[in-house]
Amino acid sequence: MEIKEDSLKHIRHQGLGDLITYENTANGISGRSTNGYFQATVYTPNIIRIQISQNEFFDTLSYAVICTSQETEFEVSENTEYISLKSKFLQLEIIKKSSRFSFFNDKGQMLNEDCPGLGVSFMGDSKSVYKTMQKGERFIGLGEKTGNLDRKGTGYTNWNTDHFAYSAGADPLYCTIPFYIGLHNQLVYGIFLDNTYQSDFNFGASNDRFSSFTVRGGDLNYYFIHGSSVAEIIISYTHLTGRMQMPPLWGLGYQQCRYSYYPDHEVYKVAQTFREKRIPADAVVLDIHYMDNYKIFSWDSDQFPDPGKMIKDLKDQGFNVVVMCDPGIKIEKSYPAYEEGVAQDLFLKYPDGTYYSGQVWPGWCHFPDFTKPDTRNWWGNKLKDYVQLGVKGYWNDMNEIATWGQKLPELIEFDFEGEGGSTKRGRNVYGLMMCKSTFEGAKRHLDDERPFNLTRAAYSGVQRYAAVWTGDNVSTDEHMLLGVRIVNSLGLSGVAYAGYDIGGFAGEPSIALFARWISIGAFSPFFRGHSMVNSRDSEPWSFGEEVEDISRNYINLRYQLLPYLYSVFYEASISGIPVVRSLAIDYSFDDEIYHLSYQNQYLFGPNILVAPVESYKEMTRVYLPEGHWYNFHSEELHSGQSHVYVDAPLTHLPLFVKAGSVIPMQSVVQSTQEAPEPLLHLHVYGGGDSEFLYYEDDGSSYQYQDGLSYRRSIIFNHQEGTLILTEVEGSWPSKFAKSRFAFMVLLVLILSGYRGKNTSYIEEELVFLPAISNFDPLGKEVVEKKVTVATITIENSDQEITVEF
Ligand code: MIG
Repeated sequence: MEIKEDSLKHIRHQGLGDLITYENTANGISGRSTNGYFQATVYTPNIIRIQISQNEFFDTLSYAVICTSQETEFEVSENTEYISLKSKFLQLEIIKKSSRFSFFNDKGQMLNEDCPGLGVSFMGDSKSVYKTMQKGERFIGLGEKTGNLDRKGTGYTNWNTDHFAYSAGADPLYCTIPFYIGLHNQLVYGIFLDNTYQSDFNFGASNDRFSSFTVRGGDLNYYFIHGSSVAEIIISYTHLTGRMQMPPLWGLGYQQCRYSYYPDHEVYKVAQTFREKRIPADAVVLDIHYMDNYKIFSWDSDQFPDPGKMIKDLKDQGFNVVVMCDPGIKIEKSYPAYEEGVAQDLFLKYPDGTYYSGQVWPGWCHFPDFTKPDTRNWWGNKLKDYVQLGVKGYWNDMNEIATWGQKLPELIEFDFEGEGGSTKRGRNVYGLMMCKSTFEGAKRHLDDERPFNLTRAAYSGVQRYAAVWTGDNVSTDEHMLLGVRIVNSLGLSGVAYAGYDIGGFAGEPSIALFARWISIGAFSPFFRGHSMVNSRDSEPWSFGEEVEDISRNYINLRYQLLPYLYSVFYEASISGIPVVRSLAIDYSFDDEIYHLSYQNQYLFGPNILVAPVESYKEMTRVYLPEGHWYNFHSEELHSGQSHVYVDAPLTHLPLFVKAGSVIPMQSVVQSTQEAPEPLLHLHVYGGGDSEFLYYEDDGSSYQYQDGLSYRRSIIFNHQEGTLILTEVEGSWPSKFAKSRFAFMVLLVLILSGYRGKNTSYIEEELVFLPAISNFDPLGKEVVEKKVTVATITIENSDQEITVEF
């Protein structure tokens, strides 16, 4: 029997085929091969975009990419074997035989190539690119994914999924960020596959030949990014997909959540307890029970008779309120959101024009089509009532879309700015577009005040609108470390502002686990405790007095570190370099950092190394990368590229500070609404050089975008023995009238002969984490860890300040 060629297409691989013809375009070339069309565009000197389609017309709409291709210099040349497209830093060769794409850097070193014999592959609706696996190649990134830092040997699927109590190896989860960084032979590159259909990545799972990516619809549309370091790749990726704007300062404080605090006096009690116990906190989060029958934009008037008053009272105590926002709109006559949605035609539909109904908390619901501009506007405007009550924080949940049954029909229609698309195209961006709508809506009504916005589901670019948390994790040590890894991975993938439920959402943590988790969480960009309905109390004071003390210590430390942390957030907002940095960013080719025992270690900002440890370990081995490192709790100095054994009691999470760094800190405050003492503490860890961009602004408005900020570099030069604070840029007056410099560690200073030049030092002992109370009279003696330092205090000034020693 003869089989028609056409039907063969669907049952086996078909390559792109040999190149037939090509022509120059404004920023690159476009061509035709036997089985498809392609376009290569020089997007920036560091980025070449590849589009491959079986049709003559390419997909155009992107919700992720916010910039168009720059006009930049490039050359096109050709010989019998290949066409070359060359920009300043990157060269693409398209081999004519079978249309294979290879990328080289400006030194002619091969970064990445389509795998000979496989290359581009079409199969039915799926399209894939197979890349040769390079010797020693590693893969990092891909956003919210379980697994190891180095993703080699693993495959992943992107299909936004509500996964309650996911296992530590589960995939997919809630977010789709189809961006990864490849590393081999001291070379790095990035690939961002901008396609919202289901996609699959294979980093050498079940094969020893290739890495690959596949889309289940739409074009192959990827950005190939060159850079000389992982950091440069992240900068380019966030140039394409955007960066976060500064969140409100209070968003960096501790947030207390639970499913759910109600009625209102329960909320008051939680807030009050923080104040009574002098544990700093900035927000209480209201989960679904604040609503009337889970109807968004409504309040349960029995449980919350006067939300405006409650929110104001809380504000007076230094608390902001964050409210849950679920997308499902209850189908109920005279419920305004439902009536308006129907009247204005704002919901997702079946192809026959009837509204799709799915079941979720409120019962049967319709779902706003956030890919439709009218819907986004409407939703944003609906937030006005919250804003008027004083709500400053929004929590976008269930936006995968989650429904009972978890099977959103495939044929639902999405507007896509009028272009149209089905669930297949729309599912992975629903969360992103809901966040856009919530963020922009809240911003509109908040009158120049920054909202806090949080989401569970996401697609690339979500950093422009919301922080991401890792959903329904579980109260285990394994999950605690997994959360750290996921947040680090989100950081590698453009999402600088992320966190996990401290204590675990599902299940109940042991006393030790909660203590450890909150101390690690103090070094997470987004810092929130949360737990499941019908589980034990999980506030910092709910696990006994010892854990209460430990929690207070670490939350205090977090608040003391705010000047440092806020500056680091600012850096993320202008460059995309994340707040928490997997060691793969600065130490990319140090094999040891990928070791399973050390892969969870990360830098909190540029200078503080955090080594997360399971709750049951009293001691651990830490790998210190290149450089010199101080144990944060003592004055001990270690040489890098070495392993050290350190004590890891629950009171002392292993923390190290890079020699040469300067860490700006402040006094403890109970919330960010309280002004710290007007004294900025600069802790100078001698023994290396550093430059740190110090940043302040009003912490709440967008005027920083017009220069109302305070920026200066803090430059430490070890050889010359100088510390320079450069002249202030910007028009915001600092909170700190004085600066106090504490030089760590006196011993090192004396050895280096610094002491001779400056005699105004006062010797002091510093304690970062006070000893917890000795509750058990028979227990071990509790020792406080002290650091001896030399301090001087000087008047702050906007002019350049030089301190010599
Ligand atoms: O069906 O709002 O991940 O943080 O507490 C569960 C209730 C819905 C899922 C979120 C969780 C939240 C919970 N939500």
